[in-house]
Amino acid sequence: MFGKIYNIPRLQAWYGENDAKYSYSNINLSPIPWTKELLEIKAKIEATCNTEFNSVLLNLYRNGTDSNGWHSDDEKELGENPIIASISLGQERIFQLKHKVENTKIDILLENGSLLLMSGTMQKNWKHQIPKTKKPLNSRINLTFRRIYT
Ligand SMILES: [Mn+2]
Repeated sequence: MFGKIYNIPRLQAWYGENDAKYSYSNINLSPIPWTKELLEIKAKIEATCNTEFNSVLLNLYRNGTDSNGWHSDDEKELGENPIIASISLGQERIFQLKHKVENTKIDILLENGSLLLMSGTMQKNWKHQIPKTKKPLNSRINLTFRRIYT
């Protein structure tokens, strides 16, 4: 993603408008075209969030072993203070926030059908993660709608 290669402990797919692409080292990566179902969800999320998205990163957390380590979504393609709308489907998982300077940590339970909106200076000031757990968990699908600036 975004010019870096990761060996990630989950499955990902990237959908969106043809121009929501990014390039590095003469490699141009293009998203998979929108499906009807993703466009229906996108329209509802855009109306709720009063903003427009041109791409969605889908994550499949197959079980408790799948995870997403501490990070901020602060790549330059996302612009200043990105708005990212995160939909959770299936297994609920703990979403953790950690302030980059202060010693503040917040746990949020991401329930089936929930919408988490990340905006403002959240990516500048906070990191987030989905930790692994030893509990036997079912799979969670996560849709994160984004705007990529090119
Ligand atoms: Mn993230």
